[in-house]
Amino acid sequence: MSSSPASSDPTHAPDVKPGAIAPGVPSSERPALAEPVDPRDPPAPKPDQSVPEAVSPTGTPTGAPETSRSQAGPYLTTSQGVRLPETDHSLTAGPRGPGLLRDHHLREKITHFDHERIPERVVHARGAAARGVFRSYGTGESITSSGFLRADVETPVFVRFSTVLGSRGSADTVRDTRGFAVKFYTDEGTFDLVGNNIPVFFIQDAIKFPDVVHAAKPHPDREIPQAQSAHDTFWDFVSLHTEAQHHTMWNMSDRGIPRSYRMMEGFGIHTFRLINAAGETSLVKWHWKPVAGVHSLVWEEAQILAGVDPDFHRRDLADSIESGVFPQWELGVQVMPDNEEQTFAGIDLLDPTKLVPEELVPVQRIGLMTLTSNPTNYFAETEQVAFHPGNLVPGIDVTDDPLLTGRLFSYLDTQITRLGGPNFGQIPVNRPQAPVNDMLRDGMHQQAVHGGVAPYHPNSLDGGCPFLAGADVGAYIEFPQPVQESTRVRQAPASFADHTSQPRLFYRSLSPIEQAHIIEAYTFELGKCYDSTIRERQLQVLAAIDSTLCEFVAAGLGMPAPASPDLPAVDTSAALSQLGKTWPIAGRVVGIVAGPESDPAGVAAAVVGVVSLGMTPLVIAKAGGTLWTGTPAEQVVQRTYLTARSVEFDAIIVAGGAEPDIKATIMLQEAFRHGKTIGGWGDATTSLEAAGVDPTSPGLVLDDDVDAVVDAIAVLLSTHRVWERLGATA
Ligand code: HDE
Repeated sequence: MSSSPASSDPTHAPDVKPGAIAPGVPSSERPALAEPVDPRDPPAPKPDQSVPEAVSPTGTPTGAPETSRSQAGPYLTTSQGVRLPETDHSLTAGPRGPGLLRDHHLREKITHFDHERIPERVVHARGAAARGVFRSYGTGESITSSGFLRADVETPVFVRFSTVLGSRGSADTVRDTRGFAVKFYTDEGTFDLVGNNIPVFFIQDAIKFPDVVHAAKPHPDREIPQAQSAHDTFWDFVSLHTEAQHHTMWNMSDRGIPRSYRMMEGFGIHTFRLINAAGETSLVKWHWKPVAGVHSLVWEEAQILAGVDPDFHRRDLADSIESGVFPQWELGVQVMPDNEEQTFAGIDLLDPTKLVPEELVPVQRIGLMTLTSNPTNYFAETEQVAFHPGNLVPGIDVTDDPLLTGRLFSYLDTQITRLGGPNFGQIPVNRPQAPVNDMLRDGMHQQAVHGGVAPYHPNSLDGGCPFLAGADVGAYIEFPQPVQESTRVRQAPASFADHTSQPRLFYRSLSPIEQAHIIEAYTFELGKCYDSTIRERQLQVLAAIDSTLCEFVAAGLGMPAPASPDLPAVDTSAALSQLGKTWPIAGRVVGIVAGPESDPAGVAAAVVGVVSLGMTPLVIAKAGGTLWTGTPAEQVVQRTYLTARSVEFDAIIVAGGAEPDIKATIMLQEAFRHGKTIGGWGDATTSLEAAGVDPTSPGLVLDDDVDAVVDAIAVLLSTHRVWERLGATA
């Protein structure tokens, strides 16, 4: 893989003055005002982007230069390489005459355009991706023989994050599960860890996947609502098929509305079987732990963002990489002994609706993933990437989790429709970086020119090639897991029947403010259901999970709360709460509201202070342009009151001299309501008072020492929000 660390391009002078960096630069060169007409080579690729090393369809490096990824040269050609003199007018019999059938260029251009789309993913259609590297600590060597988990081995990765329900153009911040799919291009072949940001799943058996997805997708008659579960068919299904309740509660929690892809945990969900060099096995659950911590939006922010910036999460991912704040996660494992029952502490490890509390089995960290570059082309990479949980490497095997078994069929199958044939593994983003020597041949879109005459085994005509490998030369050997004698049935094990104790564990492990958010989310979602029977049925299920939760939701819906049975106590797991810790603040976005009357030295100090802490400052004013020229260096306005909204920022600083405006007032009111830190100096108190914000409230930092304001904001941001303020309003 080639990856270039994100850096600023000096040719973009006006945007890279210290303190004026705003991510989102569209090209590596500042465009000319007039249309360029003199042929020249295309601009270099943007420094924050990269592509995989060019390898042949069979995985051999081609040596093609990195520049081959951009537009290839100065002249426009047809798809056959013939140079073109014109592309603005079709060929007609005279300027006002009929079009001519012989217009090859028109036909080629339009025909290709007609086929630019491929079917979107049936689930996880909306996504964003990045490239990076995984460096192993070596701490996993005792449990797996996988080469990429040996000490200090670096493996290129491609990671795609997604929502589940929405279509490709839907908003990022909807309440939903997020996909967290990682492709490791290891030397032993490709390993895909295709997980989610929630540790449990809706269903226990793959055969129910079409049911849950049909229920959660928009109603088939009107095709609404888009990208959300707040509707009758979803709650109809989950209130009847109660194994879905645990996952549903995670969706209703703050985990359903992450602040950023960078701030989500990832989970493999299923239990996997790892095999070490001595052939010993263990049962393992995969975890990704974000270095930036686990943080969420509040519901109103998520809703506003869905309209104001539907691309919020994908922009955040790309911007942070462009700004050089590389997102990082540690890969961790919970390791349980392999035993005949495949259970641990009474938890059935084959049941994907159950988690294993970290207090019972701590997560051991085995490596660090750093995302260092943005994809170069959305369609070629992010849209065409094909993940598959069956892409496994030596040392990693699956278990008999009945959900995982179904997935092993599904992912291979879906690509044949989505990517138009069986050769999708030859698309650049899907090509392994290990040599490929299969006997698969022909098919639609075949890219390889295979040599030899004997793609069959055994053969003698190709000298017996390719030969079979043994474990000594890295063959993938399925673990010879004994299968218990039994009869053929369509039936779940008895241990799968408990659907309420783990949602209760989750709910009771959270802080009061997180519980309040769950109550609010259920009340919102059920309040959006048309049919009161469905609300009533879901309340009955909630009564079997937690009586207080049920009573609050019922009160919000204006319905009687069903009586709860005697509910057994559960041990809580503090690890499930997002509160109570402090986290790095790099990559946070701070809005600085200023105006032409603001003191340049103060604004410049705020900007420099924010940058020096690894955060992104965005200067907001009533009108665009520059706030001043001269000394200190001119300050570009990056957002105006029209183009900025509070939800874009983690904290807001109001400079003395900022111009009053209703939009600025709304910004401060929202930031205050959403528990955000607000700082300021000079007459900033006037703006706050105009917004009805008490400047003495917790989390407000007003001080004429600008450096002190920035430092105090940094401390407050490390806990993500000013929780005491939210406690009163949630
Ligand atoms: Fe998926 N899932 N899934 N899923 N899934 C797909 O594959 C499927 C499940 C997950 O960014 C599809 O290429 C079945 C669990 C992610 O490209 C499809 C079942 C988990 C992604 C499919 C599940 C996931 C997918 C759609 C039940 C978390 C996006 C297009 C047996 C562990 C990957 C595609 C990307 C995508 C099937 C359940 C995660 C149809 C049948 C559990 C992150 O093959």
